[in-house]
Amino acid sequence: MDRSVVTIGRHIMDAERLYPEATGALSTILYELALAAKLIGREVRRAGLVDIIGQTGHVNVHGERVRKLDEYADDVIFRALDHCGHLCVMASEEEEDIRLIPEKFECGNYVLTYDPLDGSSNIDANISVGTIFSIHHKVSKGPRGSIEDALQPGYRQVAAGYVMYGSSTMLVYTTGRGVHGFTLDPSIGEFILSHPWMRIPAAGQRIYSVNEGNFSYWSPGLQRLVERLKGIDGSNEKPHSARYVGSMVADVHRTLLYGGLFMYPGDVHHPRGKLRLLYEAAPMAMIINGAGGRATDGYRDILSIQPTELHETTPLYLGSPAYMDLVDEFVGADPEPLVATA
Ligand code: P6P
Repeated sequence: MDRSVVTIGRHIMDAERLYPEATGALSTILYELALAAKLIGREVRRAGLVDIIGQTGHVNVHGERVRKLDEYADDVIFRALDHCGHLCVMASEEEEDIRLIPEKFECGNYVLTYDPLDGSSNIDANISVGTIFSIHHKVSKGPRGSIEDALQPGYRQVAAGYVMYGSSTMLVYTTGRGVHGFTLDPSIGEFILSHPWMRIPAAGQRIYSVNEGNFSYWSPGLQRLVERLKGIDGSNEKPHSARYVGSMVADVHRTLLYGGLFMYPGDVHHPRGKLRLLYEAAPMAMIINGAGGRATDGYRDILSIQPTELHETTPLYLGSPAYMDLVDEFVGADPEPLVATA
């Protein structure tokens, strides 16, 4: 076997060996997530060919129409891990409440929260979508998991990652020792290490990413920041490039690779923004921080925020340090109440 080919399984095992106290539980969880990603990727790839595209007729907890692929992805992840014996509870974007481990299976000492298929409304247009996951230690005292295990701040994550179902299927994850990217080789069905030790460029290709359709609803500071990035605020700043897919995993992945700034801010209609803290902002913040970038809600490190509700949202700014300094300067100057309003 070509010794330069590192599969995700080998990478996970190599990382586990660095922790003498490791039991292999986290490795098993990560490996099962990679399996789930392959199954989800297979259905995403053929979504246009089989009757799995479109609506289920159901509406999820957020009032969003649930697509067949959403439900499929949610089910694949839950079933890939409910019997592994290493999780005490799961929480999914698709489920209102926490998902307890069935009584017939053993409980473990980890917690998984996940967005099974983020951006799925873009699938019909063949736009990249993704899975996002976050892993914590169990903190509750009972024999099985509880909501307390799910409601933990991002700095306590033991691992985080995402899968992007794009022109290729990529899995990017961190356990706190660097950020590593794997590309699925469909000819052998293996995720192969393609982006070891990922680092976000200090400034990068001068790209900012935000839905400018909401400009009139933004705070004055954010409006001034985007005017600066567009080179129209009189500062003679060379205009930056605007890129916005509208699929978080794709926009964050591009920001990680090319540098720049991704924003999903709060506004007068949605002061807490749209993206979910537990299974979207916090895992992406662990990834971006691990790659040398930063992630805030405009005022606080995303990883420091203590969740109070399973599906709470947060404004999100993440990217290269040079751009995050501008967020601090422009958005941080706005009065806090826009963010604090429930
Ligand atoms: P908007 C996709 O629906 C999603 O949840 C994220 O993936 C994406 O970043 C955001 O919403 C896009 O929202 O309001 O710009 O369409």
